[in-house]
Amino acid sequence: DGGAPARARDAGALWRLAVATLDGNWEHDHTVPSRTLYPHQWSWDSAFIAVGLSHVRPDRAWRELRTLFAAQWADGRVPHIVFNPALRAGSYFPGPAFWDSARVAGAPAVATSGIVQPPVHALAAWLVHRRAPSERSRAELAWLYPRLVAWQRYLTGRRDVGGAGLASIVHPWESGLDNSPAWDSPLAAVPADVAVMRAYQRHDTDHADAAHRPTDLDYARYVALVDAYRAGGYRDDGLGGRHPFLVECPLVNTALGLAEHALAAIARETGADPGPHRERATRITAALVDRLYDPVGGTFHPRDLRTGRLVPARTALGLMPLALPGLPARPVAALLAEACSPRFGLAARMDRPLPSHDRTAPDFEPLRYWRGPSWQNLNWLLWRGLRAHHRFDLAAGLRDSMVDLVATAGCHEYFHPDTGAGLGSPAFGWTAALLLDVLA
Ligand code: 2M8
Repeated sequence: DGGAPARARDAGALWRLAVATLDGNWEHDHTVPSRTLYPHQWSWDSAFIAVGLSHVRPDRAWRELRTLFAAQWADGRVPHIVFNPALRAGSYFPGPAFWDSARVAGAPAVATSGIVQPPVHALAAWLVHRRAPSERSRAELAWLYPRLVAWQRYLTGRRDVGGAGLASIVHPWESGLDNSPAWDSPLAAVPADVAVMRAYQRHDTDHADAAHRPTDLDYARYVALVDAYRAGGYRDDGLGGRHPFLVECPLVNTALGLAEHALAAIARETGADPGPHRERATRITAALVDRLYDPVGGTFHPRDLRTGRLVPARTALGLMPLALPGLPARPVAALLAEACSPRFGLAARMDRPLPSHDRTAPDFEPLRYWRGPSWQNLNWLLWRGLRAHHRFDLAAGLRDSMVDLVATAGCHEYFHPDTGAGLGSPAFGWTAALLLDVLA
């Protein structure tokens, strides 16, 4: 497994640990997030993993993205899971039979889920190319470009349920932060029966401590939401009138804006017109500030389209718009203050890891998944944002904290936000990949 030798401080040892973790999770044409917990291909994991692979196995980085986009649906959506047909049924819940994508027109031949994850792929493709530009990487960009454009079009078209130019999510899994406190209030309106859920068998709790994972009630709601979306053939027309969970997420929409910036760069490189992408990046950034920023509280929040209101929880989701280079000065200043407050504890020398939720909140849970623990993908996005806004002092502090986490605990999935102890899967793909990126 990925357990590190006690404080593998030397960068060479850390680098080798991360490479070994990625190699161990490589599965003929993609990388699994974790051999035990997540044995298929996940959408945004693959993007982060490609960024890491670009430093050591560039061929695999491109293969990773190709495999994912080969499973893109006809409407442009990139499914959040691509199932490995070689695995036995029951290796993950909910598996292919539950999603039943085979019955949907426009789904690919391979079994997939029907929902999406944050669109960080254009950024990843651009970073993979930029790491070592070549004829090969230009050809890969040219293959991906129309697919990435279709992916953006899906999110800004069919998924613009609010009508203001932002994408909505139909399931907490689409945010990537499954059980974040951000989703508690919109989820409370979703009718769900724990007894129904108990008829299914969860597999996550075979591999991770149940006290560190979402609850059975959370899962009952996750299942009810998939049931509702699947019953409509995963169609998006009329969602506003029928779907019980519709939220504009700051992270998903930050990724949407970042993707347009990356597409502008990719367009320039492949002979297409970057202009429309720059304009869309500007529009998405403006819509994000207009719709999801609370100037009084000084942070971003998800907007619940069922109530029309911002969700009050102050989670790490709210910090993510800092990753946008075009974010106006006021929200930039507010997010820096929020990140450096006792809620998140960002500093040029950090004494504790960055948590995924406000550590002063009563519902902060240091062990439970996205309700407190520190995650390297959020750290990495914030690290990039700090550099984009020239806060190199804070970026260095966050990077040191990221390196320290792996040096102390190994390539774990997430980390205790006080002690840095490793939690979840011990050999996790994006933890390894993003470590390589910050070490490089
Ligand atoms: C987690 O989500 C899956 C469902 O998609 C699960 O809990 O089974 C999340 O951490 C998500 O962000 C991540 O992409 C996935 C695989 O690492 O696991």
